Amino acid sequence: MLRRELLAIAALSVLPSVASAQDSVKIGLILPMTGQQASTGKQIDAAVKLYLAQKGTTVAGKKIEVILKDDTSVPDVTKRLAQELVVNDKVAVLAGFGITPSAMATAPIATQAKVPEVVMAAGTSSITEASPFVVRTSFTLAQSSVPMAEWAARNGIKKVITLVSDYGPGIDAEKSFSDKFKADGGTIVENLRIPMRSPDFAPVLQKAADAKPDALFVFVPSGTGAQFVKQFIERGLDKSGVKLIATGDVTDDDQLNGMGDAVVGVINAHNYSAAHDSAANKAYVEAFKKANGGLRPNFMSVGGWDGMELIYGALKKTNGDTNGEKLVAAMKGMAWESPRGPISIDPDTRDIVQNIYIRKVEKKDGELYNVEFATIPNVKDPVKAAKK
Ligand code: VNL
Repeated sequence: MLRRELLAIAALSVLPSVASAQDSVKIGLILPMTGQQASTGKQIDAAVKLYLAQKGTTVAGKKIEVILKDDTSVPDVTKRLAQELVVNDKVAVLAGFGITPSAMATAPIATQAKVPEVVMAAGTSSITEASPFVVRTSFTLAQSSVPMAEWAARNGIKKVITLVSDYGPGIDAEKSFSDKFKADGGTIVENLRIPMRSPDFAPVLQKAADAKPDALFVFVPSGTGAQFVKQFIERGLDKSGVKLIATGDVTDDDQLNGMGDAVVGVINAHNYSAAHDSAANKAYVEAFKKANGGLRPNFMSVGGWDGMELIYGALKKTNGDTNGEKLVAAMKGMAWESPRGPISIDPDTRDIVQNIYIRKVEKKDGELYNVEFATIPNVKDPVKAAKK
């Protein structure tokens, strides 16, 4: 073959990939699309797709490409997928992370590769301290548990049993609720924990029924609330005079309608309700439902939506530069209006600052909703605030 021809072939095979590597920004989105946490993966994936459909796939002259991977919520799998996305696909950002162990397993890779890790779901306080490249758009459990404890102490609840999933976010919820409730004069009768995987609530619910506290404070991860409520009713606790109070993970919008009238009146604290009264949220809920066969968006979905807003905003600020340190620097201090209300990224901790709402489950037009009746504005993660 002539040298000229060889060069032409070489140019043909090399040029397109060089061009696309320069002009596209890849986001590696790792979510539990199957397994116990599949509802979280489904919600976030749907929000990311809606974001791309509404805002377009070009930012600062770069084409955005999202590569979705299913980690089945097994942290070893999350880690392997993160490694492959960084090494083979050369992603500029890692995002997603349905549960704390998955976010934690990825942190050393983010640090080593200097790639931002945008945590859209997991809620253990310490995740942001696991790498200087972690930035969170979800929530921490202390953000909702402290206001819940404050409300309980002020509203005639004196004795509480806590019941949490036995891993990072549950332990944060238990400690932050208990510390605040005791500081406000309340009594913690007992701290109960149940396994995160395949939980059986019967034994702990029996204990709660026997001890008859004024209230049972509960945290279980998104997707597990309906199973908990079913057993709460089966044990007759809904008619026992023991009030159910919770983080909004339990009265999850994704499952709330299926829980039945037994949850009407349940008071809980959280960062997002599909019933949040703002123009931005009404538009979000309507578009989300339309794109997903009527599925109601939950708090996980807004973590995904705002994670995309964070990545797009940072790329605009860096003018399309995908250097990880520059992207994280651009993310610090960003502020915008989310469907959940006003939010920002604390420049000191890279954690989210957001309103927490006290809500009551109510029936409206035949559907159950978490109706917000009090707002605690601009809540920083109380665990990190206490360390300062
Ligand atoms: C976590 C926290 C997961 C809260 C959740 O649902 C949740 C976590 C899957 O950090 O693992 O509602």
